[in-house]
Amino acid sequence: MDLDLRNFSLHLDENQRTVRRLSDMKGFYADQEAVAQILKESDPVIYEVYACESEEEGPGNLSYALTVINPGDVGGEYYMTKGHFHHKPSAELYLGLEGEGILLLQDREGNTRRIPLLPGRVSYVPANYAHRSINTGRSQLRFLAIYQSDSGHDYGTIEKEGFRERILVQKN
Ligand code: M6P
Ligand code: ZN
Repeated sequence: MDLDLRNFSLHLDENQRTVRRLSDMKGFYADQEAVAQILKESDPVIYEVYACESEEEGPGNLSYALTVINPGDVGGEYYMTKGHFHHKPSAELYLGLEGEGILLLQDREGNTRRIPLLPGRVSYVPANYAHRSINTGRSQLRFLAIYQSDSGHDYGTIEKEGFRERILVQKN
C-alpha cells in the first residue's frame, strides 16, 4: 500500500528528542580511521528520534517514533541508525515520509534483506528481525515507525556482531 503524502506538514516536539552523534556510535562504522578523522574536527549529528511512548503502558499498547537521519557518510558508509532487535519478538511498521533510504533487515541466522524507505511507502519489519535505517539520499530521511510499547530495544547484539551488509556510497 502506498499513501499520497502531498501537502503534509510535520510538527516535532523537542521534548521527545534523542540525538545520536557520531561519538555515540563510533564502533558501528567500519572505517575507524575515518571516524577518528571526523571527530578531530566535529561531532556531527547522524540522526534524531522523536519517540512517543504510549500513555497506557503494558502489553497490547503501541508506541511510535519519528526518525530523522541526516545525509552524509563516514568513510563511504552512509549515515544510519544503530539498529536493534526487539527483546520481545514483535513486528514493526515503517512509513516513509521524506527522502530516500534503505531499511536493512537481518534475522537471527544472519540472513539480510533490503527494503526501500520512500515517501508514502509502508514497510514491514517481521518479528525477530534486527532493523537498521540508512539514508542513501542527499536530503534528510524522515520516517514514522510504529511498534509494541513493550517490545524493548536490544542494541547489544548488533553492537557486538554488526549487520552482515554495509550500505556504501557508490563510487563512479
Ligand atoms: C525507528 C524505530 C525506533 C528506533 C529508531 C532509531 O523510529 O525503530 O524504535 O529507536 O528507529 O533506531 P535505533 O533505535 O536503532 O537507533
Ligand atoms: Zn524496533
